[in-house]
Amino acid sequence: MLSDEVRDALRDARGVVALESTILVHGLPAPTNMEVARACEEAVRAAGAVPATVAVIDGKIRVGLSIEEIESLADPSRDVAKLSTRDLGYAVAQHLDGATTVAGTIAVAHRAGIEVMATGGLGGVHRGASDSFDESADLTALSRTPLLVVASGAKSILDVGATLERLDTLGVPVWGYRTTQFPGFYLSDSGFALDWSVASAREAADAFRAHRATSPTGVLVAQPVDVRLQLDPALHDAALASALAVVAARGVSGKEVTPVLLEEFARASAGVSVQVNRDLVVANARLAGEIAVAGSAS
Ligand code: PSU
Ligand code: MN
Repeated sequence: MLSDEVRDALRDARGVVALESTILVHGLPAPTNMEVARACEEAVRAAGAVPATVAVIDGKIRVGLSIEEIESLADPSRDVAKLSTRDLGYAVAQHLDGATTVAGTIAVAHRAGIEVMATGGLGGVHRGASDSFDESADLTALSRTPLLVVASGAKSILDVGATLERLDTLGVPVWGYRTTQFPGFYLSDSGFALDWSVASAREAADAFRAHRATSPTGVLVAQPVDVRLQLDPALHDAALASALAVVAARGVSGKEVTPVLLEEFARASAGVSVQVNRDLVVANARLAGEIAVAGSAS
């Protein structure tokens, strides 16, 4: 299950950062997806930690993929499954290939002994969820898995206020990284305030350690995209309206909703959203690396 490099790093208590594969296979278009795969690994390494991309290949749960293996999963001519926590056992038994979401990734990472992961934007409560009941399993997974997840908030395609309320209900803390405003994924500020912030990787690692002594849940460390790199707010709002309209008109449901919304968002923003998504996830991988190193040294 573990690559040699990840096994050695865990044995030696060096920092390890889990990275998800759904963002690469279903969340970002080629060639940006592979650019992101490489840049995230480099960012984790630059922080002094070891990257561990998670996926299922031929029914084997894998922690620590080579770039060639990621490339093969992301091949657009293949129909690689999107795996949340509930899909993992079936995928193993049926010898499937699949990319893991945040929920699937933290379930695997926790069993492997990894404590930190990075992604772009957490899944959450979808707009209209009071009718559709569409709420990402990322939230419930985080409520029962003690991982620290670094993300730029929840994806702005979601109902961000409802997502924050669910995280509160589920007992999952949200700590802003050098901010008390919840980030808005493509935008640096969602408009929602946070109670707590951490000022450094060391503070995040220390708070996570203390949290685990008092609670079984994971933690969301929310790092905003640099305001100079964010999507223009007017372009954001126009692209969002257009993407939501396409999804409603097509009647998309289930696990397709998020990939289709992101794809339509990219189309409506003429690809700018993809560049912002790249920038923010690489920055999150870097911070996750720093937190993993701080946590392993304490
Ligand atoms: N962050 C991104 N892009 C993505 C995702 C996160 O910047 O594509 C993925 C993650 O895998 C996350 C998933 O777990 O979107 C949420 O999907 P759903 O809403 O179906 O739970
Ligand atoms: Mn859903």
